[in-house]
Amino acid sequence: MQIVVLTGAGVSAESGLGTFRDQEGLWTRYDLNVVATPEGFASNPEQVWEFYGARRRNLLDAKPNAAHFALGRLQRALGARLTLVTQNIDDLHEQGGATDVVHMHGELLQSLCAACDHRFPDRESFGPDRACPACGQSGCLRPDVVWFGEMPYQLDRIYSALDKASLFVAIGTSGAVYPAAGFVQMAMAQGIETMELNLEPSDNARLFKQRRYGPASEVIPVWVEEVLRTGAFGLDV
Ligand code: BV8
Repeated sequence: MQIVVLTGAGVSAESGLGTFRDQEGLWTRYDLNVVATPEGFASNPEQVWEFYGARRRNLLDAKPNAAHFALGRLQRALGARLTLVTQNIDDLHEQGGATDVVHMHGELLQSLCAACDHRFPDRESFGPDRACPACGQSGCLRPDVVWFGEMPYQLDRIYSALDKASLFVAIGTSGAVYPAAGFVQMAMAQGIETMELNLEPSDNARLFKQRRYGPASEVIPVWVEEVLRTGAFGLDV
């Protein structure tokens, strides 16, 4: 019995990190074309670094919430039977005890050198004029995140996990961004169990067989407890 869990910004909302499309969400305050596309970075890298630098500082003050800890507990119990995929670029799943998290949209606390492709942990809030620690070139550093129009990371691994899954669970995501928003259709095409755990119905809500609504810090621990206690979904843990 394999589970694929996909999380979005809603799982980190109660940790104080902004979501994107809620009221006051990031995309209501920033133009994603300016700060989250390669073209935006090419035309104004300082502005992009200002946007991600502020999110890095915010993340360094943030703490995981009960949903992150519950998913860490689920992963410790299930091991390789759980593939935890996140659209989030924060490290709160890891701080909540999860390991081997599939960050399909990259990681905020990593930077990437556009000249030599070197990736490295980076907590600095400023950017483009620093020299790359590997190739020494300056003016080429960008946050290691997947922007609109760029290929998400580890899609092969995600698609193969979905192929083997008997349960797909989407947590805290609006279902607005592809290809992540299309995973539920893939799960449906295989006829497997699908579940949405969200604050309110997402754009994709009608595609899920099971749906539960409420804040992630309440809904997720209850669901994880159920799965572990009752061996729901045939999970003989
Ligand atoms: C690509 C970067 C080529 C880092 C992000 C069809 C197929 C493929 C692509 C497309 C397609 N149609 C359109 C596209 C293009 C585009 C796209 O999807 N555009 C959208 C706007 C229509 N996709 C791309 O460009 C992707 N790449 O297409 O490559 C390709 C082609 C084919 C196949 C494969 C590849 C790249 C997309 C990645 C863009 N980068 N982030 C960063 O700055 O963070 S996207 C951004 O949106 C974040 O990663 C975010 O995680 C993601 C999704 O948002 P959510 O996480 O869902 O957040 P949101 O605010 O929307 O919703 C929050 C939810 O939480 C809400 O439902 C709310 O109710 C809930 N909530 C709130 N509080 C709580 C809560 N739930 C529980 N508890 C709470 N307390």
